Amino acid sequence: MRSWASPPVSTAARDRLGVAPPLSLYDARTDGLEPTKPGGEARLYVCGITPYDATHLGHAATYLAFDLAIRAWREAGQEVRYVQNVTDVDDPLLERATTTGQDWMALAERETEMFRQDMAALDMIAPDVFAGAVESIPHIVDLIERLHEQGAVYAVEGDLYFSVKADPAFGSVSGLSESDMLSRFAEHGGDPERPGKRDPLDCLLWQQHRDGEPAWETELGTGRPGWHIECAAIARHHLGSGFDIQGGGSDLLFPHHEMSASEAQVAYPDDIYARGYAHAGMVGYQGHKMSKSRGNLVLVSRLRADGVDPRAIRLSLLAHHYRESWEWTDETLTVGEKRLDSWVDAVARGGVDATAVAADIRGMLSEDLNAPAALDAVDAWALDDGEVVDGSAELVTDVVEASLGIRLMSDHSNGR
Ligand code: 5CA
Ligand code: ZN
Repeated sequence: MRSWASPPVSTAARDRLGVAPPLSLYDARTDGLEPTKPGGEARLYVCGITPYDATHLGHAATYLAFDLAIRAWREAGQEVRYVQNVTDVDDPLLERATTTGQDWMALAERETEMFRQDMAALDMIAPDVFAGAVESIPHIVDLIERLHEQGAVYAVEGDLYFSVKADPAFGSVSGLSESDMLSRFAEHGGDPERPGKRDPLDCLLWQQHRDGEPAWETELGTGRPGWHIECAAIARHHLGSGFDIQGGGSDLLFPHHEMSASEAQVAYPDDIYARGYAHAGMVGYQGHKMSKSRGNLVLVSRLRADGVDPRAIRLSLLAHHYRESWEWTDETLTVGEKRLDSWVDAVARGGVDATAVAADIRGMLSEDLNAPAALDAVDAWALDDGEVVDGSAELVTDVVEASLGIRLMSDHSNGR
């Protein structure tokens, strides 16, 4: 489907300072900081929205983490291929459409469009491929057929399941115990108790048509795809094997990323699926994880409609390390707004020599995207009332734009 227009990303900092250090990211599988492969093209898959009630600040924080990674790769001299999906058919979307009396497709289209506008306003680099589940059904069917050839598929009352026992490495992405897997599976859309399953953790690949639900006629019968296979199929099709990072929020580590990885691994036994798994922490609000199902949302579109500068929203989110889980409050936004004013003023005034600060910021981001440290470094430069050095404001502007995605000089008005 259509993506959104990417913001311009200046290469002035890279031209002036040379390439930044290669990016290292914390990997869920090894539980440690891992260098991403330097040189050449970096390939990234990030799990996209299920389009109802988008875009809340939790979504924005997760996509911002991966936007920073793309910027860090580019600063390190790498090209990036970026794929993101849209789960435009799934249980929660269909349930919302039914309870509110809307057409599910119209709901998905409207929320996806809102998401595009929010992402563009927040200066998020757009994916090269923005793929819906519905348009990807042929790739999903192909992958399920491959799994079938590997003997990893069975039917329960017409629904097709993936047998996790077909993957000897099942569990290695999350490293969770069997009992933790079972409880998380039940919490995140799984059906451990369904009679007829061979293993409680086996997950749905293809759901046979049910009355009142959308369905597609395919070689697998008439029905619709399960969730995990959607991402495995889209990622494999558009990125090939051995792509660098599978990303998303930490709520997706298990079962979603474990299952997708397992399915892809069994379907293509000789290939690696993702080399690394990176997760953003959860943003909370009013004491709970911000979530569509709970309804405790702060929407990006609401803040924009209230006249908040999207750059201040971005700075508010950047004040928290991407792996941290934290709680949004009104104060979070006030701090972001003040910081934006302070930076814009400092750049207009000119500042002290910025050569060291510029190098520091790029170094901080290359090491597990330490945006809070980078913000502190810019704050210190902005507050330093020492002798003004020609060109330092331009250098700070270039680095802040390239690495943090905050445009300090051009004219910014709300609702871009
Ligand atoms: N469509 C699936 C992924 S394939 C999905 O999880 N959709 S979602 O709309 O629920 O979430 C979209 C993305 O935002 C996911 O990467 C998810 O991990 C992330 N996310 C959801 N809620 C939060 C939150 N409160 N804080 C941070 N990230 C969140
Ligand atoms: Zn996904």
